[in-house]
Amino acid sequence: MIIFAVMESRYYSIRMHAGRDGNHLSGAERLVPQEEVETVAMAMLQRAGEYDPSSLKISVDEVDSDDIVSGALPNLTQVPVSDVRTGREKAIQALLAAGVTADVAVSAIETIAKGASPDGGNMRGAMLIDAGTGARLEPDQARGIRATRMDILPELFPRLEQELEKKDLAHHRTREALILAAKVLAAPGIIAELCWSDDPQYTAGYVAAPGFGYLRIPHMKEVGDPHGGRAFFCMPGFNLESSIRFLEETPFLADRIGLIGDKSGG
Ligand code: WAQ
Ligand code: MG
Repeated sequence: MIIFAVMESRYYSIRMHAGRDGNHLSGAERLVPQEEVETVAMAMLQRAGEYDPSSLKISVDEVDSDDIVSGALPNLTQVPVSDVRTGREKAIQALLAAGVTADVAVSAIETIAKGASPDGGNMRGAMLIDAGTGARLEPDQARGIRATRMDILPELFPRLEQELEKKDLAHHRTREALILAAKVLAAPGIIAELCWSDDPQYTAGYVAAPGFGYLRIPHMKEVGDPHGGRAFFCMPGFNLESSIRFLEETPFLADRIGLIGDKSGG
């Protein structure tokens, strides 16, 4: 058998976790072809260093290229609000539009706001919430469900950065959240996602759903508030296992960029 030198690129999942005294400081997650592993790992090392961690882990795992699922990035729409109360109201309206029951939407926001982990802190991953009953379905309420192994095709990366920059959205958090949301929306049984950052200085969050894409809400909490989190809302009665397996294990590459709307809500 003749094997040609033209090989499909191998893909690697690269994960970084930096902490101090057992507390999480910074994390990152990429899925890149072999030739980018070194550059991306170096960039993560550099980023983690800015947090002065006492412990820093970078792991590189090959993924099976045949397993990679692709899909589009959701369109990003900026919701023009100027305070937290209005921001959270908009988030609730969006969740309702996505099919989440009103009480469940309100309670998800309250839970993230007070710290969704049983110890009152932030979870490491996301809550998995039944959109009809509000039941929390994640097996571990401190860890939650972790969406991992997702990225955008390397050739689309520069254009995505440009498009985001044009709309003053150059922060890496926005790009990363958009890619994470793309994978979450592609997961079987998931109808919506709610998120805001746990960084006390970063007040923005979003609601994402297949119907309206990624609604970016600049004020989901006050500056200085250390709480943040995520909720993945699922259809009642769906197959929990397949959804969790997709979110945590299946490699996902976005192969299309959506529209990035401007500040007036376009
Ligand atoms: N999978 C599931 N949940 C996660 C993951 C993950 N891979 N990473 C973080 N979380 C959960 C966890 O509870 C964190 O406390 C919470 O989400 C927030 O994480 O358009 O930066 O990394 O600019 O602080 C929103 C972007 C920023 C708004 C999100 O999240 C925008 C952000 P953070
Ligand atoms: Mg964080």
